[in-house]
Order: sequence, then C-alpha cells, then structure tokens
Amino acid sequence: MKTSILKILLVGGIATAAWAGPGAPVVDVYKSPSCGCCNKWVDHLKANGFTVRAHDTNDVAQHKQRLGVPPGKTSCHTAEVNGYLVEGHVPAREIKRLLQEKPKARGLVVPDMPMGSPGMEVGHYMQPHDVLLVRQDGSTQTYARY
Ligand SMILES: [Cu+2]
Repeated sequence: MKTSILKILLVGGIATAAWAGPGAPVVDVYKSPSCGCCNKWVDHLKANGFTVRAHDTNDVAQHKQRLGVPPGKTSCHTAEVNGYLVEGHVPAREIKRLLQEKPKARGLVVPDMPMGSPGMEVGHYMQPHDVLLVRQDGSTQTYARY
C-alpha cells in the first residue's frame, strides 16, 4: 500500500482528480498523432476524472511490447496507469475498478476497436465485446462484458 501511494506520487505529482483520494492516478496514453478515436478516448477519461498525459508517437508498438499487450489483442492506443497496462477503448469505469481491486495482473485490454466503446460511438449502436484482464503470464480472462 505504501509503495503504491509513493509510486502514484512519483509518477503523477499531486493530481487534482478527487475520486481516488490522495494522489489520484495519472494515465499516460501513447497514440499516433493522427488517431481521432484515440483523442476521443482521452476525452472520455478526462470527463471521468482522470488526469491524462497524451504522448504522440509513431511507434506505439514499442509501448505495447514494453507493457506486455498479448499478441492478437492489440488496438489503437496503449496506456499506462499505476503500472497497469490499458490497451484500446477500455471504459473509465473498468479502469477505476482495476485500480480499486488491484489484481496481480498486467492490466486490461479491449482488442480491436469495437463500435460503441468509449471513443468509438456510433449513435447508440453497441457491438458486443469483452474487456479482458491480462494475467501476469499473458493469458486473458473476461473482466467485463459490453
Ligand atoms: Cu481507436
């Protein structure tokens, strides 16, 4: 507990979002400069109280590899929060749950870009899809269904 709070402070400085109590988490997002749906997802996170640092890069793949996105489970942007990987259009609600539950895992992925996920809205249409928890060995399990 102490180390995780220390890490938040080191990584994020003194953040302003209130929902997470002391040292609200900062999300680092790696995305291509031309990615529109990535920007919309960043807006979704901000609207839900996250502090976001968006990094434009032409080598997002490097971060996917570094953070351990399993092969075949990739999406557009890749993010990092409190040491967890967040790949693709993961809803803010599930990230908050992850940070609360603190599972021993690499993080969350929403493979591809399902229509209706945050940043991929098309009217009210929702393409059924899963949010996956990536275990430490790289295998996945369903974390939430949409
Ligand atoms: Cu996208």
